[in-house]
Amino acid sequence: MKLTRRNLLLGAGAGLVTTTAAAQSGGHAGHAMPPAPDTTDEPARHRAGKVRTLNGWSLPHRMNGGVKEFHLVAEEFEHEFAPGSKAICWGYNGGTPGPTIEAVEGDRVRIFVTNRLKEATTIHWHGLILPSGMDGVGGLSQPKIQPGETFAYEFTLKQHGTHMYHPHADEMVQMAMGMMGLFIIHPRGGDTVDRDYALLLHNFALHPGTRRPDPAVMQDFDLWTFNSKVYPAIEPMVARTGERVRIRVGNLSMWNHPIHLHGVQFDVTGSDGGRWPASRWRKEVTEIVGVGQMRDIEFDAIAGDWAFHCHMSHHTMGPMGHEIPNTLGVDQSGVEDKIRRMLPGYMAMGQHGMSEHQEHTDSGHMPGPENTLAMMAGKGPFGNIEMGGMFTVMKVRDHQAPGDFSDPGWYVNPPGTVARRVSTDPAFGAPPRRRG
Ligand SMILES: [Cu+2]
Repeated sequence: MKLTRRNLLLGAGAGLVTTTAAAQSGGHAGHAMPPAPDTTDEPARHRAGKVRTLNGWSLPHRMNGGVKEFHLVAEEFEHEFAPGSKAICWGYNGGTPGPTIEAVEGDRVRIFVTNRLKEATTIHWHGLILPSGMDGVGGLSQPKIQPGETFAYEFTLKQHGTHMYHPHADEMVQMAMGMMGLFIIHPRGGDTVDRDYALLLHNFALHPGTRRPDPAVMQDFDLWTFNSKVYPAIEPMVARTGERVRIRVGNLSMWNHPIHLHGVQFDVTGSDGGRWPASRWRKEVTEIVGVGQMRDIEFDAIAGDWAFHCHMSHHTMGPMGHEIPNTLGVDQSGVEDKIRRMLPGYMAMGQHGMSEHQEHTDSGHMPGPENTLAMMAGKGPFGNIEMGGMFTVMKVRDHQAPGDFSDPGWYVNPPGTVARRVSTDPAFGAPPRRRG
C-alpha cells in the first residue's frame, strides 16, 4: 500500500518508517492507489499543526508509548524558488526548509533522522535545552550520521518558543544548499493568537544559468528568501480585521535582516526564549533578526494590504549584477550601438533609475540568462511592485472568515483614501525649498 502525506494525516499511517518514507516519495513510486495530493493541497499541507509555515507544512507525528515520534529525511531534490528559477537543493522530507516540527512544552519527542545525502550529516536542535549528547554537533556531541544511516534523537521539551533545526556537519555547504527547519514548541495550556505564521530567512547563491547553489559565496547572494521562496512566489499572509496575529521569524542566512511591517506598530513578544512577559514587549515597526536569532512579533490586524519585507533594499531584489558600473545620470545614447557590435542585444539602462528593468523583463525584450529571475517582479492593483526577494503582503480584511487563509485579492480602499494625482506640472505649487 502506498501511503501518502494525506492518508498519513488521516490516520492511515502504520509503521513510522514506512509512512514517512512514502510521504517522501509522494506520488512518484506507487501504483496501487491513484496519485495523491502533494504539498499544494492546502488543507492537507497545514493540518498537522497550528502554525502556518509560509509555503510550507508541519510534520505529522505518531504517538509511541507516550513519546511523540517524528521522522526527518535529509535528501536532495529539485526546488523552485519562483517560476523560472529551479535548483538542486538539499533539505528535509522533500523540501527546503524542511517541515516545521510542532510540539508542546513537556512533550517527550523522538526524532528519527535518515541521511539520504552522499555525505555525513547531523541535526542540531537550535536553542533547545537538552542533554549534551542530543545537541547534534558532529564530532563533538555524536558520531556523524553516514549516508544511508538513521539516528534517533530523544529528549523532553523543557521550554516553549520559536526554534530551529539545521545540520552541524559540513555546515557551510549543507546550510547553503537549504538544510534548515522550524521547531516550534507551544506553551502548555495553549496561547491566545488567532493566526500564527512562521518563516525562516535565508539566502542562496544561485548564479544565473546554474543549477546548484554555490556554497562558497559569503555575502553577494542571488536570492534572498522567506522559507526558500522569493517574491512573488511567497504566499501572502491573511487575517481578519482585529485578529491577533503572530509572525515568527528565524534567521539562518548569512546577513542580519531588519524585518519591517507596514500599517501597525507591532509588539516584539518573544524569541528562542519563549513568549516574553508583556512588561518586556516593545513597540516597533522594524525588528532586526540577527543571524541565528528568532523573533516573534504580534499585532492586532488593521484592514488593508500591508508590505512585509526586509528593509535591506538589496534583499527585496532578485538576482542582480553586483560589479556593474553605476549608470545613474549617465547619457548612454550612442554608446549602446557601439557596445551592440561586441555584445548583441545589449541594452543601455539605468540612466534615470532601475524601475525600467521590470518593464523590460516583463515585456520579454530583455531575456535574462537561463534559469534566473528578474531583479524586480510582482504586479499590484496600481502597477509594477518592483520587488523580488524578501517581500510579501499582509492582507487584512473585515470579512475574512476565521481560519480562512485563502488569498482575498487586492484591498478595496474606502473612497477618498488613496493617494491621488493633483497635477502633471513639474512647477506645480510653491513649496519652500532650501537655498544656496
Ligand atoms: Cu535582509
